[in-house]
Amino acid sequence: MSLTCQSLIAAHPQAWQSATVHPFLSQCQSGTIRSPQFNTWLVQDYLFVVEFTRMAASLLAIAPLEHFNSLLSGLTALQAELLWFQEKAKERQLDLATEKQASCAEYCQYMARLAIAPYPVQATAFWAIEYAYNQGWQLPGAMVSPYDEFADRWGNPGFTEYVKVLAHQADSALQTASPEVQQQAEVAFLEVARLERDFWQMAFNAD
Ligand code: HMH
Repeated sequence: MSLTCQSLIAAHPQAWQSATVHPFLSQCQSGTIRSPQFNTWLVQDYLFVVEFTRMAASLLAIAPLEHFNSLLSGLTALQAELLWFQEKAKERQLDLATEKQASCAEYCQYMARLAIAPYPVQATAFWAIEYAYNQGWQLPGAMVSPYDEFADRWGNPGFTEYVKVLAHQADSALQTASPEVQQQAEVAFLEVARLERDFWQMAFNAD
């Protein structure tokens, strides 16, 4: 039996829960998150998405042709997302030319290192990163304004469908992967889960 995205979640419920359930998100839902916390998240996540876009490009570079459609649509969505982040930062008068905080820098360095990993490993990590936000922003339930716009970006039905396609693509790549590569994919999943948890905590800790 080969590894699948679903079996990774089932094997590591605790790790996945800590990646997707955080007081930062429940306090966005209730509207009690403080501006310095939210604004720190916004700026740092923009810096993250810049590097995540490079990861999407390196995934595309080694993807089988059958996976191009979803990955190219993902890159187009990232183009819009980067512009959207710039707009949100402007509305809040936030400076995006900011240094990365340690947890953001660590996550970005990890994504850069993944560029030399085999396709099944990169595809699994890419799915996990998108699924973490797809779940994280949806699980608390309907969010109050202005956070509803952010929840909708990663929780909308179109994005949910996209993440399902990413899971299928990772599953099909894992199906023919060696046990060593499957093991690497599991390690990458756990690393993404830990980095996601630390990223929420970084924003939550902002004064
Ligand atoms: C930290 N993880 C983080 N930021 C994001 N924008 C996503 C995942 C989803 O793209």
